[in-house]
Amino acid sequence: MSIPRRSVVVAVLLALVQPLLPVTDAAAAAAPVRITKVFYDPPGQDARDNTHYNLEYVVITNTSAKSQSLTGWTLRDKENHVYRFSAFTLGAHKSVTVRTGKGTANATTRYYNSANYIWNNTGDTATLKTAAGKQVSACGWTTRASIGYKNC
Ligand SMILES: [Ca+2]
Repeated sequence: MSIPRRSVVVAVLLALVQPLLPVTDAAAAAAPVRITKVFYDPPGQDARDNTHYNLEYVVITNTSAKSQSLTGWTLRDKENHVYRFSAFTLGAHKSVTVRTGKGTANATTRYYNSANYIWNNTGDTATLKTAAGKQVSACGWTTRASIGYKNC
């Protein structure tokens, strides 16, 4: 009994495609919640006051149609200045802004409560991790762009 030529072709194609499938699945499943913007160098001089610290911020967006708990998740720079979410849920297609300075947290804005700038103007990386420490998103820059922010 001979194997139909078409079956062989299909089998060969599957063998070629198969190793790629897990990668595709992982990419599709990856990070419905991610860092979408880092405003690391707001306009004007880097004045040393809370108002100016709060002009620095990171936007985290839930790109999925399901709300996601961020409780215990962390945001950090390269020097490990860590912001940790207390009890917090990010709604479907919603964003939350994490500002550098001090302020009162609400559903759309959280605060590092830092008494200094966090995001280096000339290069840095913002990293978002789950409560279990798994990295879900990162956004980096290596030069000081005149616009002062990076969309990711
Ligand atoms: Ca900065």
